[in-house]
Order: sequence, then C-alpha cells, then structure tokens
Amino acid sequence: MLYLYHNDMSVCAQKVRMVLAYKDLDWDGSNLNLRAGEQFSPDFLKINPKGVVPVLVHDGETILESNAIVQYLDEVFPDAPLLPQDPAERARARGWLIRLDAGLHEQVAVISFCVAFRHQVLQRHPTEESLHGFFSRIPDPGRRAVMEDMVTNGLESPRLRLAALAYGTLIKDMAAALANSEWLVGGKVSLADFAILPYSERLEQLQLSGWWSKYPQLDQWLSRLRDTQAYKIGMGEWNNPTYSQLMRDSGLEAWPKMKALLAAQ
Ligand SMILES: N[C@@H](CCC(=O)N[C@@H](CS)C(=O)NCC(=O)O)C(=O)O
Repeated sequence: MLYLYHNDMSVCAQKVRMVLAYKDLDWDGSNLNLRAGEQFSPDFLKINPKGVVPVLVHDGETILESNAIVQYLDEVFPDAPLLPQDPAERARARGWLIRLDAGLHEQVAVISFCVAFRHQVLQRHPTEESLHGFFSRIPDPGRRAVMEDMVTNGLESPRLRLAALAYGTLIKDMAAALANSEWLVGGKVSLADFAILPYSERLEQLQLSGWWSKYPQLDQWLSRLRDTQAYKIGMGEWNNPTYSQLMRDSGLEAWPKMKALLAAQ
C-alpha cells in the first residue's frame, strides 16, 4: 500500500522513514544506489523526472518532495500526529520544513560532497571520460554545474563557505529554540525535529559537531531523538557503514578548514 523509493543515507529519505516508523506504518520500497546513478534510469525518471529520492507511492498516488510526503503522511494517517494543534506552533513547525527547501537541503549536499562524497564519485570514475559521462547523465544543467564544482573543487569550492554560513545561522536558531525546550517547537516531538535531525546528524558524521560546541542543548536534543524508536528504525537500521567510515575519515581531515570557515563569520 505504501511504497517508498529512497536511499539508505539520503537525508530527505531518512526524514520520511522516521515519520513512517513514528506512525508505525508498514511499507515496502526500493533503495536506489545514487552513486551508481539509479535515480537517472529511464524507469525512475518516469516516476520522478527530477531524478531524486524520496518518492512515495500510495494507493495509486505518486507524491514527490520529502516535505510534501511527510505532511501527506501526517494527514492521511492522523494517529500519532506530528504537527502541533496550536496554529501558531503548526506554522512554526512548517517554518523549519520550509527552511530545508529554501536552501539548507542544497547546503548539506554541498558540505557532504565537498568533504566526503566527491571521493566516491572520483573513485567510481577514475578517468576524465568516465567522469564526464557521470556529469552528463545529470538531466538538469544547474544541478550538473553544482555537481561538477563540488566534485572537482572539493574543499576549495566557493559554495562551501556559503554552506557553512547557512549552517552557522541554523545552529544559532536551533540553540535559541532549544534553550528552554526539549523540542524545536512546542512541548512534544514534531515534524520539525524529524526534519532537522538528519541535517544535524550528517554534520556529526562529518565530524563537524565542533560547530555547535558552545550549545550543549543541541547534543542533548540529538540524544533525545536518538532514543526514539522512529530514529532507531528509520535512520539507525539503515546506516551504511561504508558511508559513515568515509564521512568520518574525510571529515577529520577537513576539520581544520571547516572550523576556520565558520570561525571567520
Ligand atoms: N527537495 C527534494 C530534494 C530531493 C533530493 O535532493 N534528494 C537527494 C538525496 S537527499 C537525491 O536524490 N539526490 C540524487 C543525486 O544526488 O543525484 C526533497 O525534499 O525531496
């Protein structure tokens, strides 16, 4: 009944899997290998012409966009609601989701690729011809240009500084929201927490948690969420150790540069 096209380590798929788990919903799915370019296969492009995961198929409806998917799930399966009742709090929770679409999602990709994932691409495509073939399969020219920059320039990409600055702002806003509250919005876990969690965990996997060392409430929030079944089922069980190892090793190597990027704010 619920079918998810996803990827084990994709931040937006992690968010959807946690919501499915929180609501105790049964689902089936395909875990696409994004490095092998399965998202650009003709069959998948028919499902999502953008060539990205996640995609949810439910009762014949195809739902694109992870933030639309989680809100759809919350409406169609209202047990264990994940948006607050109070309209102002609902609006604030949605504000955290919008923030991802308004840039943060792209910034996490920049940081992940410039620090770690570019190494996977370079390893898979050791010759210039093969690398060119990889870039040319990306259908959208804007996305192709960003990928070329991240893979080619890595830590020297000018995009990296902008991504670090965006994260600097996010961290300050999270610290303020969590100063006197266990959750980002209201007195209970919500879509806001499950949406932002993968973007914080990713930084930790990339050894960047030093960016929020002066805000212990962020670590406390992270461990509170890691104690939930939703996290354990939706994220923990899908952790890909090869990716984690790469993020740890390349993150440690990149830390002096990454620390300086944020310190320069
Ligand atoms: N706005 C989209 C973004 C989807 C997206 O960028 N997904 C990534 C994984 S997190 C992807 O499929 N990337 C494919 C690629 O890198 O080619 C959403 O929230 O669903």
